[in-house]
Amino acid sequence: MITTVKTHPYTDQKMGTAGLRRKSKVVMQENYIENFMQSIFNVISNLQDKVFLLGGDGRFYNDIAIQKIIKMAAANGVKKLIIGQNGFISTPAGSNIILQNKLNGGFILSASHNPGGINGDFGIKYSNETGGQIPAQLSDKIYQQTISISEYKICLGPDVDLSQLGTQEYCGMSIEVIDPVKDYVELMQKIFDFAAIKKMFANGFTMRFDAMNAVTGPYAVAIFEDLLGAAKGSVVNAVPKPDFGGLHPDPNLVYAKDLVDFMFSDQATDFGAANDGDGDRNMILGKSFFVTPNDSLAILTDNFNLIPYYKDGIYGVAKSAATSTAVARVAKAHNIGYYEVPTGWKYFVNLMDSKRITFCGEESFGTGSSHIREKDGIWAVLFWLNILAATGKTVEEITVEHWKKYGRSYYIRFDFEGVDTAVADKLMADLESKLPSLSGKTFGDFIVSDAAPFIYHDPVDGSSTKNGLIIRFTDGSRIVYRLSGTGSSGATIRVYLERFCAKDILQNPLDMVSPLAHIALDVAEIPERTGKHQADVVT
Ligand code: VG1
Ligand code: CO
Repeated sequence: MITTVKTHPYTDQKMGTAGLRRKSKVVMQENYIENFMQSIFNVISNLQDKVFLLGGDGRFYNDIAIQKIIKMAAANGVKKLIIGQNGFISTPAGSNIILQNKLNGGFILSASHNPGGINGDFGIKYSNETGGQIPAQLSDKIYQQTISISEYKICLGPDVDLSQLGTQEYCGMSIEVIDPVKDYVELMQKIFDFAAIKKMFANGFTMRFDAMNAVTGPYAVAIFEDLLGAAKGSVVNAVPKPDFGGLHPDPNLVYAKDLVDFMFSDQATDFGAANDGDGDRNMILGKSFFVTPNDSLAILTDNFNLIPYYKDGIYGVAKSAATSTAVARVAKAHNIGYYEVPTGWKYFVNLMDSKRITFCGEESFGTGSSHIREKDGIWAVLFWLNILAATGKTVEEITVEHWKKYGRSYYIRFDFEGVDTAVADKLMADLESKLPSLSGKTFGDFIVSDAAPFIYHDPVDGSSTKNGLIIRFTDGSRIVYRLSGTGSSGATIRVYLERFCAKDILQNPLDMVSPLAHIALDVAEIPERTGKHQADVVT
């Protein structure tokens, strides 16, 4: 049944910020998945002892890729695969299963917040035994394999039925199909005060959760409606669809527009939230009120003692460099550790494993803790519900009180999408060489205190990573530039703008950062070089 197939390398299988992410049609090319998976299996030793998790967010091609991976894992002598029923598992639930069962790693088939369907994107996230995605050094090794691969192994057996729970033998490998929701729900019950949240719903509290036709629907219905007693129908777009029903499952003000419009309407519920395609991102809304992910991380950290699981204290907190410094002020006030890492959740893993941090987050709607090693959308929603239940306050009250106590970091991200890769690379290189000359320079009211690339030294494994360019100003404002590592075509230039105000906390964020936006575009010559005078996405 096991055969070796000759193949030719693809040159574009380098993993980005979170795994391999490409257009569906690229991934559908002959042997594309096979080459990539064989390259991974080639760098893992003793496969006969290894047990991996497999599942995905249900997007187009999930079903086909899963069958290929099963057949290849069997042919490569993997001991066992644990697979989510019908091929489904969210990224956070997958991380939990790897950790709880001490697995050797796992594959989540997802392009996360990128659209799905034949004209959308497909992707594979590869995690190791930490429950988090592999470090860059290992993905470089795998990339070397992908550019020299000449054959792969596959079992010629029939497709495996993934609809029934239970264990079966397949081509000499063991397969266990599991309920993807159950363990995750149990974990959430250990962390949060479900009784208090349930009582809040019983007293008439209302919410809307938008699962965006992606993987979190079944998790959200089980938790919010069935266990916590939110009204039936509180979870909308709850059934995962291969093309996400045409939605772009990115929970932000632009792509989760229906939810945002609803929360800013007369019908608004007390609380609103959305998750992304694979369930690791979250957006938090109150009645006519939006909480930025930056503020959310700061607020959750500040309120750790309201959550049963963290009552005894937290180690510290980390954020990506591009994320606002709001949480830094909270870390200082609580006298806990504080770290800044490159963009990408994998950089938090060592800090969690070495007990340096408990919480972490990114401006890109990712928040999480060391309960797993991925960001966790539903966890963040439950954390907010738990705070609301414990305090009896609204989302807006909690947030405004936070600003009063700590000041406010106004924050906006500009994305310039679909830029020619060579143009984007040159823009970043030229900007980098210009940075030293900016120090001390004055732009209107803003004086540059320091301008340099962001370089991270991992305190655990000693590795160094350069990610993005930062201009800091004397008043605490910052401009960060990065190229996205999750796109599937062309380059996306991200410009992150942050302005701190200690007292003036109720202004419009876009107005507040607008002087910085002008500086950012001018200094990097974005309009001249890209032809774009405006960002494609403003979040
Ligand atoms: C983006 C975000 C980053 C996040 C990554 C993966 O990466 O900026 O913060 O960790 O997506 O998230 P980039 O390189 O495009 O800026 V997910 O939910 O797509 O796994
Ligand atoms: Co995601």
